[in-house]
Amino acid sequence: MLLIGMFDSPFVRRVAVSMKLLGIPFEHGNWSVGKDFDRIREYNPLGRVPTLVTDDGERLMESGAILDYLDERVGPDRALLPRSGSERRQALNLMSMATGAAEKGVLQVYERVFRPEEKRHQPWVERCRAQMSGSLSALDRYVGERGVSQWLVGKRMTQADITVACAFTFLNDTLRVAEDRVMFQSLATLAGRCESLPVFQETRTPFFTPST
Ligand SMILES: N[C@@H](CCC(=O)N[C@@H](CS)C(=O)NCC(=O)O)C(=O)O
Repeated sequence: MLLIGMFDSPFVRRVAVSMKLLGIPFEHGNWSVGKDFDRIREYNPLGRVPTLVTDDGERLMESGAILDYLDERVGPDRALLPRSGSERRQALNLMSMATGAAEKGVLQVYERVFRPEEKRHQPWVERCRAQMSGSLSALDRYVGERGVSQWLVGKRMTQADITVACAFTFLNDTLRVAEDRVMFQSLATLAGRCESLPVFQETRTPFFTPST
């Protein structure tokens, strides 16, 4: 299988961490959404990552759709997303907040990377930052109330922990969201716990500014 996209993307990284945890080998297409745009578009008409090419040649787009495929492939007992009920709903909610915050972070980064300075619109950037911070605050409160030594749902690490940790690390790397060390302390503790695991360390890369 070929996983296309760099690990500095939280969406690519949550897929890579999941594949490693599930013991699914893959080749890594370490291609940039900037300079490798045309190459990526050969596999994904949107030119986005992650894109997964399965051994059968099927092309899957969107990290959520890829994670769904991986869980189905390993079966319900090993799936990373809880199977049903309130744990599943809770995990999906937490993941939506984390991916939403990451998307708002990506928009802020792209405003800087892809738009010339005189065309940047500060109120838009501030709106994205407020949305991102609101979501991170809600996640931080949740982690604090649940206890920083717990996993986010149930008694084992699930896709919720993976996604939240990947999003938080990305936002901290790119936008320094926890720079003053007071913000998002519970979230930072959970992410730190995940980042200490080998599967996270093997996929940890600094953020590369996409260049065209
Ligand atoms: N909702 C998508 C988001 C993926 C995404 O935003 N990927 C970024 C890299 S972090 C990308 O491909 N950007 C290039 C572009 O959108 O032009 C997912 O979950 O896969």
